[in-house]
Amino acid sequence: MAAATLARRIGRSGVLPLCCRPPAWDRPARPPPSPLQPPGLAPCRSFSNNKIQVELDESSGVAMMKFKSPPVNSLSLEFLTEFSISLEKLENNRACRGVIITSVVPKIFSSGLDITEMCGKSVEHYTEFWRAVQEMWLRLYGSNMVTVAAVNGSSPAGGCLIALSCDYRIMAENPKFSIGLNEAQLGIVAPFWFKDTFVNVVGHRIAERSLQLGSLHPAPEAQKLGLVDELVPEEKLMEKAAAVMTQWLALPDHARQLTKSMMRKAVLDRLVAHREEDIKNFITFVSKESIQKSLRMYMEMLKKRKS
Ligand code: CO8
Repeated sequence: MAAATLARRIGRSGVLPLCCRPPAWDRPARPPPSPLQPPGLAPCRSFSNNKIQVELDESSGVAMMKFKSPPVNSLSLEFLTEFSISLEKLENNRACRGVIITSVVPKIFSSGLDITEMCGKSVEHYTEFWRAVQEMWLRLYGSNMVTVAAVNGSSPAGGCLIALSCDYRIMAENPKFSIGLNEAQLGIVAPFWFKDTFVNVVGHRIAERSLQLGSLHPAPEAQKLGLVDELVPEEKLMEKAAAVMTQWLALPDHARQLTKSMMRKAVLDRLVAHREEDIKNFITFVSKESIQKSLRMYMEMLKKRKS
C-alpha cells in the first residue's frame, strides 16, 4: 500500500497526523500499568501492517516490533510511515512501557533508507520522504518507552540510526553482520542529527573517524567501539533483550523518562527548530546531478556484487 494511502486511511480512522501531536518527550510521564492486573492474564495484542509486525504483551508491558520487509527491510516511505504510526500507537497505550525492535528477515536488521526513494523523484516526493525520516527519528529517539534494539543482522546507515536511537543495543555475535553510518561510501553526507545521535553513543573522536570513512563495523568491532552494548549468540538474542528490558523496567517510569529526556532533549530540539531547513537542505543535496549519479552507481554496484 502506498504511504499516502496508508496515511489517508489513518486519517479516516480519526488519529491525528503525527506532525500535529505533541512529541513524547514533551508529554508528562505516564503512570505504570495497574498492579491489579494479574500477570499472564492480560491479552497479547498484535497489529500488523505490510512491513512491520507489532505484538504487545500487556502483562509485561513489553511490545515486540519485528521488521518484515524482505529482501532487506529498506526504509521506504511506506515502511517509515508504518514505523512512526506503530510507535505512536504504542506510546499512547498506557499498558506499553517498552519496545524490543528486531527483524524477521534472515541476516538483515535494516539496510537503511530505501535508496530508490532518493533517485529520480520529484521535489514533492523528496519532501514527503525526508519528513517521514525525520518523524521516525523524532518518535524513536524521543520515546518515553524503554527501547531495546535486538540487532540480528546487518545494519548500515538508516538501520544503524534506528539502533543508535534506542536505549540499548544488543547484536548477534556474527562477524559477518556489520553496523555503522556508511553514508560517505555512497558519496552522501549523514545529516547533523544522524551525527549527533552517533556522537552521543560513541563519543566525538570515534564518530568523527567512523563517519569520515563511512565505516561499517563488524559486530565484534562495533562492541569494542561502544556502538553496540553487548554481543550474544544469535539464538540467545531475544532472551537477552527480554532480560535487559526487565532490568530497565524495574525502575520507576517517571524517573527514567525524565532522565532520558534530560539527556536527549537538546539534540531533539535542534532538529525540531531546524526541521524545514533540514528538508530544504536534503532536497538541494539529493537533487544535484552529481549526487544522483553517486546513488545510481551505488545501486548498480549492489546489483553487480550479486552476479
Ligand atoms: N535501498 C534500496 N534497495 C536496496 C538497499 C537500500 N538501502 N539495500 C539493498 N537493496 C536492494 C539491492 O539492490 C538488491 O536489489 P535486487 O534484488 O533488485 O538486485 C536487494 O535489495 C538485495 O540486496 P543484496 O543482494 O545486496 O542483499 P545482501 O543480503 O547480499 O546484502 C546488505 C544486504 C548488506 C544490506 C546490502 O544490500 C547493502 O549493503 N545494502 C546497502 C546498504 C546501504 O548502504 N544503505 C545506505 C542507505 S542511505 C541511508 O540510509 C542514509 C542516508 C542519509 C543521508 C541522505 C542525504 C542525501
